[in-house]
Amino acid sequence: MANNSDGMQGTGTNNVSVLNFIDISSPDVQQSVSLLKQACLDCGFFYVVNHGISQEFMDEVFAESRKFFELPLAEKMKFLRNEKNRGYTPVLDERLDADNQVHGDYKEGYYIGVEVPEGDSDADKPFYGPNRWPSADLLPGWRETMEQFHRKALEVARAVARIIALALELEADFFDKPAMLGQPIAIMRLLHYEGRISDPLNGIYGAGAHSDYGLITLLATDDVYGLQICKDKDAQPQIWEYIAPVKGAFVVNLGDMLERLSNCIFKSTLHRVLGNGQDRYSIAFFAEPSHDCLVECLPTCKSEDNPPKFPPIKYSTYLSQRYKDTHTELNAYKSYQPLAAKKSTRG
Ligand SMILES: O=C(O)CCC(=O)C(=O)O
Repeated sequence: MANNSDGMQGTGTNNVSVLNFIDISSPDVQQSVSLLKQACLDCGFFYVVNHGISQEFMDEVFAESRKFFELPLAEKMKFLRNEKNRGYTPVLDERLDADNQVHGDYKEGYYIGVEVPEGDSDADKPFYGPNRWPSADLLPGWRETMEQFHRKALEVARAVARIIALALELEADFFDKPAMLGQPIAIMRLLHYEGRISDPLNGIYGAGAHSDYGLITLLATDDVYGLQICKDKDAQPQIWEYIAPVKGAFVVNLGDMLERLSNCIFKSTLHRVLGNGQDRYSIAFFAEPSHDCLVECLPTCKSEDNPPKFPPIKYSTYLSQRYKDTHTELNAYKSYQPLAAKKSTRG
């Protein structure tokens, strides 16, 4: 496991979680299933290695992400997220843990989803639509790099989901069907945490405590510590452990839909990000079911003695509510509209 002392600067702790490594290129599928199952039962977090995305390409995606966040705020605001949740989210836009945060997260982000052109029959669905792209004049090659990452990350997510299906005693291709990851809501989010030091006792966080909403999240980070997990959200006091950044690996965690599908056998674990005074960059890829997917307890996870703990729910209903609960109303940005009108976007 990587232990980068520079990256740990300011964390004030050696409390680092030990996670399983899943090699998704390994021919020993049974071993991968067993390691993954253990991780999903224990904490819902694991590393995925040998995923086929080269370090060189990952470095390029991070470099492009940094180029966007280094633009002046007025320029970034031209790409403010729209009602389809595509585009730029400024610092404080999102508040993930309203009970414990005095205001929003000290991070800025950029949402990119599946590109669905205006006029397409799917474009009226809440999380489908065209992306917002900086023009090629402003950031040459940016769109192409991000689209390539989106495609590759979705393939990795599908490969991980095949191992999850086996761990749940389902057919390996269970998550490949259109309702699941065949035609998914798949959202990548570039993230930048400014160098502000978090102060949990006073409600200041890089990202407030939350669990993710979908099936799985792939997370790539730079080498700066910040991500923490809490294995038992009901423990008092809660115990938070750092997740070490590991070069070349994705940190993967399970989302709420896997917890619901598996009737809480698998966990969607609480996590948060603490700023330690250093700039930090990460990229989250949220692999989520299709809009119309009815998420209900799997046959392999219920019995007479263990009935479903959640009612079925349509995924886009769940997701829309979670975004509404956590993001600033777009109206609050009205004063930026004149800038947005002068935007230089394609699509
Ligand atoms: O940046 C990170 O390390 C975590 C991001 C995260 O938890 C999220 O975007 O849901």
